[in-house]
Amino acid sequence: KPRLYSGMQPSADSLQAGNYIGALVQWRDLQQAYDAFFSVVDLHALTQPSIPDELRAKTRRTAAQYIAAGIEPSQSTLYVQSHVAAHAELTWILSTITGFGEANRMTQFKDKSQRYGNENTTVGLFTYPVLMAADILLYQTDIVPVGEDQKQHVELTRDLAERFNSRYGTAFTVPRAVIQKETARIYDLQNPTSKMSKSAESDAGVLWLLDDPAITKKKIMRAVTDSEGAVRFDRENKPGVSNLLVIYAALSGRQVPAIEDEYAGRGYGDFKKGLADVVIGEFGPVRERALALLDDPAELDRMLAANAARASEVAERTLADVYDKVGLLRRA
Ligand code: AQP
Repeated sequence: KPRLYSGMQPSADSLQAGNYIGALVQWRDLQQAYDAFFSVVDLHALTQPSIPDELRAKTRRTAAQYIAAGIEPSQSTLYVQSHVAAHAELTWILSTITGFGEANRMTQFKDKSQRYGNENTTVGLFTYPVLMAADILLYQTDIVPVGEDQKQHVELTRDLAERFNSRYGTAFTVPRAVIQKETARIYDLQNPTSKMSKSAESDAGVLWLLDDPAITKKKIMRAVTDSEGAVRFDRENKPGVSNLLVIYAALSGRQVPAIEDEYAGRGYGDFKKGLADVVIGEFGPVRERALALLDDPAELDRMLAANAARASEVAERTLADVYDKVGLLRRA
């Protein structure tokens, strides 16, 4: 089977609807056809300020949500990035073939460093894409399903793989990004022109996977719409309603026009109630499974350890080959 690699940062207690619709649902569907590696990228999460005990809790919670959403740890390799030492080690090697100017062109760094300010903009944030390249290349990955925002990082990964292969001999599969359609992008309910994000300033417009259903309903009922009163998809003029339609369609498996027809001539109140039912119907069972898994952290940790061992085996092979090719002296 071809290899697939993807991951998410444990940067909040819960994943949000965008992570679920834009990533987890695809992962779940792809895991049959691919030899899939899904990582909770805790080393990446260290590039934002975090509290140690909270990071640990968020890492477990993120893993539990992967499983609750349908990632099968017996079928896919679901592990915590820091459990596989090769990620940090390969990052160093790749950083020695990454141009400073090349890294400096990454738009996510520009955006995030602006947001974080001088004090929190670290060298780690700058080398984030090199760590991401190491994540992907360690597993001889064929495809990387990511959002549009990560496309530039996968391009860099490809460049680094090709550069290494031609300079030192072939050690890496050159991966390909599989970009989700624009329709899979979910926006903030209060601010429907910015993407829904774990690190939004206010969570009033963020639908958390682990939210209590009553809260989910409240957030949907208060979502920003417009004064037209018609349930109609028009991203430019009706970003709020269009976003709600996209969420409705994604979680119900129905097409947008069919939903528009159903709510033709009815108000936003009805439409939002219908949407709340759909969201709660989908997130409710996921939430319950995740909370049940978190009730037994020892069992969750055992599963993560077993999966990390599987990941290490593949990663160590690539790393040993890389060390050899660049001329590091083999340990006797
Ligand atoms: N709003 C979104 N719509 C569709 N897909 C989304 N993803 C994130 N937000 C949306 C996808 O989820 C995966 C998780 O990526 P991540 O944890 O590395 O963080 P991110 O992409 O930066 O997402 P967040 O939630 O906004 O996290 P923070 O706040 O920590 O930076 C990716 O596949 C992404 O495309």
